[in-house]
Amino acid sequence: MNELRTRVAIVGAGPAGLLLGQLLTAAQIDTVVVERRSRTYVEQRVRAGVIEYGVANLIDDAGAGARMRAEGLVHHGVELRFDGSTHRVALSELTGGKTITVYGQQELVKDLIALREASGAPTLFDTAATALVDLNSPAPSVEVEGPSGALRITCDFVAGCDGSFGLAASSPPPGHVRRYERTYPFSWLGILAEAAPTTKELIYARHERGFALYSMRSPTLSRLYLGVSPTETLADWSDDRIWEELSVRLSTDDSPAVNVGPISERSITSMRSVVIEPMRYGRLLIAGDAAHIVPPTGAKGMNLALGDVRELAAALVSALVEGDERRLDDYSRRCLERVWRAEEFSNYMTEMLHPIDEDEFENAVQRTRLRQATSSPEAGTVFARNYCDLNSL
Ligand code: RFL
Ligand code: PHB
Repeated sequence: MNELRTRVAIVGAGPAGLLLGQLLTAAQIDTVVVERRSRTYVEQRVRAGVIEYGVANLIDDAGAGARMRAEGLVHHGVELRFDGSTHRVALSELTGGKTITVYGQQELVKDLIALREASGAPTLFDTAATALVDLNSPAPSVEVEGPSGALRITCDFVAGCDGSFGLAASSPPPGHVRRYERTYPFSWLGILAEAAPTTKELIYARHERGFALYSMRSPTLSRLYLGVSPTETLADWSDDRIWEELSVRLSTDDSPAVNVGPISERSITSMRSVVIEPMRYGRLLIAGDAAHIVPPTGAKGMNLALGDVRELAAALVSALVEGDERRLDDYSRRCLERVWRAEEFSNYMTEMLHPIDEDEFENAVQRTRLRQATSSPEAGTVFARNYCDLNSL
């Protein structure tokens, strides 16, 4: 087997792995990123869109924010639509001026890959990690399989940024990791459509026929979601049915209809909450979706992943540059406190916005929560802080 030596081996070129690489490169720490998919695949994978206020600043501080600042859409509020009317939560007014930035995850991924390429730091695409070994020794390694065969990457630390179905979370031996999990009784059907959004701000709608979300990527691209049954597949949803359902769930008497256009991307995602504790095993540090999943209703997944990496990069710099491992020893505890807040908020958003058939009690509670979030200044402030900037509070 061929051998390679680096200081930090990063598994996964999603937002977490790539931002970690960028922050460590800035601190002159050598890294190798391995990614089982192709560069084109990761640059085109349509996912998250909302970047929190403090996370946008983190991206800037890492030197990766130029295009996000130029092309991202800055929003000062968000709309909650229920019982036939729309209520705006004035995010900026309630948070002392904070905003969210709507910028596609795959655009951030492209920006980070371009920076990494320019720095000369290696990224091995089409290369899957097959085993993480000697994780309790001072020289752990990652075994990988790529276009030029098998390779062993020996390092000081392994960063497991390999997403929800990766190797990192399953590498600690049984008994070392506790897993918390909840599956929700609905999925999201998401589309990207070549249609100008009819709204300037995101709309989260709770309609008696189900959840809907109006989001966007640019003045000419809409991103829309429908809550659907977990047993449904894309084959059940013709274009006409998708548009009809979006229009019913998102319309009110005083709001313009949804603009229709060609659908360029579509997928169905199940809704889960997962947390693994701790986010470390020996010299393996786990970050992002590899360590936790939130349902997308709170727009927290990518923000949480980047929040982990802010913590992990600082801890690795202390350990590798100053020889001080105390921050690394505290990495999991510090992250999990924030992770559970994001889990709670995502669970609250999800359970407030997805009606449950024939459960009148649950539905009355959901509508009460929505009325509170939109009519009580205290509840509105908590909502706005969590929505805008949970990972930096
Ligand atoms: P990723 O992005 O999944 O990246 C992990 C990478 O690891 C690779 N990999 C491996 N590489 C080498 N060897 C192996 N053995 C490997 N196994 C896996 C994978 O190919 C992949 O490239 O995880 P990361 O970096 O932690 O980033 C997390 C985010 O991607 C995720 O949390 C968000 O997309 C979640 N999310 C949202 N987050 C937000 O903050 N705001 C949003 O508005 C938002 N909307 C969403 C979302 C996720 C969605 N879906 C599709 C799940 C909307 C949706 C519909
Ligand atoms: C998106 O724009 O893709 C998006 C926005 C808000 C969410 C989830 C996804 O809660």
